[in-house]
Amino acid sequence: MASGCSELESAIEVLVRNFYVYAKRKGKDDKMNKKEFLKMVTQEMQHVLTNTQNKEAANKLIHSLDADGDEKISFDEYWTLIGEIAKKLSLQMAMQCQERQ
Ligand SMILES: [Ca+2]
Repeated sequence: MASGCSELESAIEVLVRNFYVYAKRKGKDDKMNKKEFLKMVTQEMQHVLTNTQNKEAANKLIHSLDADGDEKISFDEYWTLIGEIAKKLSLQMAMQCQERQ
């Protein structure tokens, strides 16, 4: 991407690139299988998804995101997770602001 991107544009680029780091391998579709998804959440989201070491919780998360039931996480399904995390962070930030008032 061109230099001089805004902070927001850079943040979106990071989120998009992160998906393809884990999903894209030669000769396969651009989706994360269960193993790739678990690797991604444990390596990249350990502070926002603290229960990823728990196999049952991780399986539940995959199941809840896998809207088309193909047992893989597509970009759209990944984006749902990002949205849920962003919503959770937004609520936490709103509560912190209220506590300060
Ligand atoms: Ca899917």
